[in-house]
Amino acid sequence: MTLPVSADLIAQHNHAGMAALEDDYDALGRKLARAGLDIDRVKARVAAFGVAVPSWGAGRGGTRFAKFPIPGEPTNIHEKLEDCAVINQLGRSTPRVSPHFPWDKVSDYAALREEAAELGLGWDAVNSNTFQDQVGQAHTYANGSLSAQDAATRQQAVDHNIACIEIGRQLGSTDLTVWVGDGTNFPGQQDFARSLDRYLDGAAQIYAALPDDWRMLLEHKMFEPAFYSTVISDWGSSILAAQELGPKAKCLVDLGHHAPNVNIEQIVARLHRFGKLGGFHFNDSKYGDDDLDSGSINPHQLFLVFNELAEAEDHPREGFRPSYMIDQSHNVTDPIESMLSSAEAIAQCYAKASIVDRPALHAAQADNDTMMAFQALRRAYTIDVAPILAMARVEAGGAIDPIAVYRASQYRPRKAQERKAVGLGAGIV
Ligand code: RM4
Ligand code: MN
Ligand code: MN
Repeated sequence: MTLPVSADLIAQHNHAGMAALEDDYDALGRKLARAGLDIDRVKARVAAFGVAVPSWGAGRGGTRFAKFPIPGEPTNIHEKLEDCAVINQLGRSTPRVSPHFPWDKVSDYAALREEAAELGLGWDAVNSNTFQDQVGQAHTYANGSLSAQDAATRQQAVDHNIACIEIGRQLGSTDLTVWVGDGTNFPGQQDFARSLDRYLDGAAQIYAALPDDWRMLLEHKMFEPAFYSTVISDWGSSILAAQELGPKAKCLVDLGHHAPNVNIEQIVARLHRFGKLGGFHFNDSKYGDDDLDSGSINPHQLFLVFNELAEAEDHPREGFRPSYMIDQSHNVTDPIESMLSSAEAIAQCYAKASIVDRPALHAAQADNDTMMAFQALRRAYTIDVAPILAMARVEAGGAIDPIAVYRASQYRPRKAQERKAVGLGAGIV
């Protein structure tokens, strides 16, 4: 395996920070021990936790209005993989990459799988794209894809998803994530029931092509690009579709795909109750599908989501195997830094949720002791678990301070010399 950042540089930085980290880790260990918790066990859970990164998150995404590329940004899947390898090498919690097709199309997927393995990376869910047209495409998705009125367009969308499954098989993936932008911008534009019928019909054809050990993750989103109605707009539509399709169909929750202030943690618990919680796209938002860095706006909500996941881990219902992924768009930061910071915020919430005193929480709930139930959550939320994460990283060969090592490595300036410049194209301009 050849990793992009010098191991000596990581060791040198870790050496400088190790005494302070040991001090903080021991102090936290004593604090947790007073609550009956073994810090090394929490660390082992954190070390086993992984969240995938999206290939498309390695570039500066832009908004509907503009894109501000940075020198050294990746322009193809090979360069994206290298950047993802930096993130995993330093942070040690993002071992898989989720590809998007046709954005990441290559001619030899066996070779791509090898290339990733050489960088210490595996593959996560394969994402299909029927929300934009490609050059030379026979039928436009301007009026929808799986739910389009035109049968040939629907067939094209089905075929593309089946082709994605085939690519995923070659890469060693076992999930297909389907998000469609299908919807309307005007009242009356389409019949709500019939467009859902068409979607379900197409989705069933894709479902039928899934290998036995695969899952189809249905991702709902309230709006955008359609602003009046969307065919799979919410978790209700998503779970109904997943139930109709069958046991291999699950729901995927993208944290930015709900109306502001919706109780997402309750949605998580509901989906789990019915064995339909398939996975997550982590990001944060202030207004809508903002795709901001995880934990940057509402870290408490992220913790509450993980609290439900910890509850689900303790009491798993049938088929509980959530797939965790970051789905962000970095407009003003270096994507590598944003993903390092986000992966840490996510793992922190996972760690905090795993130290909640669940017997105390359940006892308080049973006694209708609202304040003590809330305090059980608050006690865990206010603990600074950073030393646990840092120690887990160091033991896995990562960095105590991943962003500091990344900057010291001069990786991006070096890539700016090697890589070709990215164009300025963006949605609205
Ligand atoms: C969508 C959704 C999908 C992602 C695309 C790029 O809003 O979040 O997961 O594939 O954006
Ligand atoms: Mn998403
Ligand atoms: Mn989104």
